[in-house]
Amino acid sequence: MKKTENEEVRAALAEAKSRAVELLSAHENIFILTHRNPDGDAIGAVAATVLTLAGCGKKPVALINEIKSEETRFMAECIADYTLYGESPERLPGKDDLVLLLDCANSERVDRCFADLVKSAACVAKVDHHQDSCDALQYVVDVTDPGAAAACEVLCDILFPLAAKYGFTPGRDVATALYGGIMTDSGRFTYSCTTGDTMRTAGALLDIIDGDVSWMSKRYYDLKPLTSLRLLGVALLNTQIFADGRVALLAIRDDFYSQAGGKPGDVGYVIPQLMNIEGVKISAVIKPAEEGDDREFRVSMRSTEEYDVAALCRTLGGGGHKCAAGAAVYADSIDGAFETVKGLCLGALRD
Ligand SMILES: [Mn+2]
Repeated sequence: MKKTENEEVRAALAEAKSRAVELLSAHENIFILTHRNPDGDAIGAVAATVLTLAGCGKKPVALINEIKSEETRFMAECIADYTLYGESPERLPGKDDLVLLLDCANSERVDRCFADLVKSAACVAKVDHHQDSCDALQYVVDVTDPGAAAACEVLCDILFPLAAKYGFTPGRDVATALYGGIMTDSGRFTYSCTTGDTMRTAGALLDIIDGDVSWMSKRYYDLKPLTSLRLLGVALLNTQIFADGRVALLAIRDDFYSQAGGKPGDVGYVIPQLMNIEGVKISAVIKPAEEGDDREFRVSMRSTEEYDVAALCRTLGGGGHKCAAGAAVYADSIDGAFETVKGLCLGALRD
């Protein structure tokens, strides 16, 4: 149900979705994973899938190492009974079990602790909305719709037909999880990925919810501890502007937290704010990686439609969307990582 222009692509996508329904029908034990440091779309997708599979009489297990953001944690509360947290789950997929990756463009983006599990699984399927040509894993079914605003939007076309097959009617909890995923990945329906289909899908979900959802937007976006808002203040004071105001760069230093309070998870709130600075075309936030060694840093880049930060991130081995992407940067210090990213951004303006 997407805007894909090419009829053949659209037909292939519809076929992949019905194969996903068949595959889920054929398995009883289904292990669901998403990308590390899961966001609202990731957790919404996991929650909706788990609840639907359970409603169909199946045995879903969500494997989640850790949810770092407070805003997202509440979305996983509804699947607490089906979720194994931590690095070493007490149940692992057997050879006949299905492993399903959701909102995870590349199998390398799962938590490192699950990498071997995914690599050695006999049967892995994927439902996503990021195009990634570098994924080496062979999927039994791969439903990737780059025209969708969220993995949750793609999932609607799989979970509802699946539920219908089993005579299960997804209720408010499933619809809330899916709506939450679409709302967050589309930036409350403001990002350019938002299409008529996104709105129609969200509208159908609202009909099921049949109640007030304004609390979700407030809970996910607006309510912040004072320390997080202070962290934004310190971050903006330390943002550097280059190329006549077209590039905004920020290195998150450890002393920000002693000045403002807050914690590394709050940085996600800072990243999109740099694109609100008038005249900025490309922005990047560089921070120490939360896992990995001392030489590893993470960069989150954003851009206007004229630029392609996914291409910039791919040169570092990362990826994402054209206007929102990320990668790891390796350097001896955060200043070194900053210079690498600065070089890339200034280079993109010259091209
Ligand atoms: Mn997503």
